[in-house]
Amino acid sequence: MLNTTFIFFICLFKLIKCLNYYNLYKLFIYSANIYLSYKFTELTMAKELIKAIIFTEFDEKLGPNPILWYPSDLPESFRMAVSIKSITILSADQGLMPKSLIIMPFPSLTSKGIIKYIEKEDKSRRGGVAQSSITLLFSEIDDLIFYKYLSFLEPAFNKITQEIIKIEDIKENKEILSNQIDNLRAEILNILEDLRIKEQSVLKSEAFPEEPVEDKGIIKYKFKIVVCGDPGVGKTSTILRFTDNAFRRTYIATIGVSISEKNVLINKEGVNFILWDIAGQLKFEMMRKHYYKGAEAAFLIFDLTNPETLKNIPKWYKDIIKEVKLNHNLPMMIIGNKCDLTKKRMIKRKEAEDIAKKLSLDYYETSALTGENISEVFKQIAKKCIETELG
Ligand SMILES: Nc1nc2c(ncn2[C@@H]2O[C@H](COP(=O)(O)OP(=O)(O)O)[C@@H](O)[C@H]2O)c(=O)[nH]1
Ligand SMILES: [Mg+2]
Repeated sequence: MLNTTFIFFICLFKLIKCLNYYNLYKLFIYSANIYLSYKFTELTMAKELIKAIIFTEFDEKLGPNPILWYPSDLPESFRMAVSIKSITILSADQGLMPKSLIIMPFPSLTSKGIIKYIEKEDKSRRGGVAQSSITLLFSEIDDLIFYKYLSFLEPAFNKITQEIIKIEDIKENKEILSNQIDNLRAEILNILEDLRIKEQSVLKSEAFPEEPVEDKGIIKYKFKIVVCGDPGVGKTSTILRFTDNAFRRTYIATIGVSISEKNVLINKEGVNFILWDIAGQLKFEMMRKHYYKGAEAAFLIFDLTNPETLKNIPKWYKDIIKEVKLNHNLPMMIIGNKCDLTKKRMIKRKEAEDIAKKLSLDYYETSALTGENISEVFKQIAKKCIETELG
């Protein structure tokens, strides 16, 4: 059903494009966007959020050793991949154990994971401590929710840590551990469900908390912005900073894209942004075609601490303009994100500005972590879109 709908839209799109009726084409894009929002928008249910939980012991001889997991039919290769990756942080940081929760990507499993490290006294071990971890896996498309609410989950992980430290010999007492993991899962689902309900009621009572645009009727402009850039540069974090809503998103599974909306006032006029975010990687050209189709603006984001991501900016640029053949320039902007990481920064402003100049684009530096410049880049892109629309 989904595929036939898509094929129908693609054929209609191609026909309109052939006829070269620009206004009709824009009208089509708007209706397609509205249709997609209607068709796929649903609140993510908390119970669907947890993909797996894996408890790993770091054994001196065996290495990372998964000893308990949920669901029970998790394939061995999956368990091992999670356990091995979970320990990498410990070896990377000279064995220093992060005290708080961390989120780590598991690209081969199209997932991300929250990891809680546990250190426990154990005289039989070298150094007198035994190390273990709890990894909670969730789908990358839901990372927005976990980024936003991570601190709410911390107490549940601290509680289970205390309980696990009390267990004498974990391998001998797997049942106790198993109950604890079940409790953790139930508790996290409860917390997430509460947050979801809270978010929903906030949405209902004050639809647009920051800059109110009370009546949808006064929305004068609607813009689709595609957010592009290599994995890990901060696309999702940037969108999260701007939208407030983590649970309420549209998700198009066929191309692995997540869509959020935000309404703002620019010069007293209501602007509706539709932000398209790549969840994972758009490996296939066909997927990217769908992603860019009808875009009215683009953010090209790179990570100031990772030169490779800046190198790829011209590639993203070419990829977009190849697909979006409008009869005017597409408002685009290059964004150097993570400017808060001043010590880890590896790209000088001038280097990025030179690339921006070559492509005739503006350049901004942001931090999705502190919020620096985030509203500014959205304001600027809105202005450019309005100028372009007014011709
Ligand atoms: N310090 C810092 N970390 C950031 C910033 N933006 C994103 N991150 C982190 O970078 C990682 C990848 O971010 P994410 O938004 O998932 O990137 P995406 O793959 O492009 O969507 C996450 O661990 C974020 O917490 C930022 O401005 N500053
Ligand atoms: Mg992302």
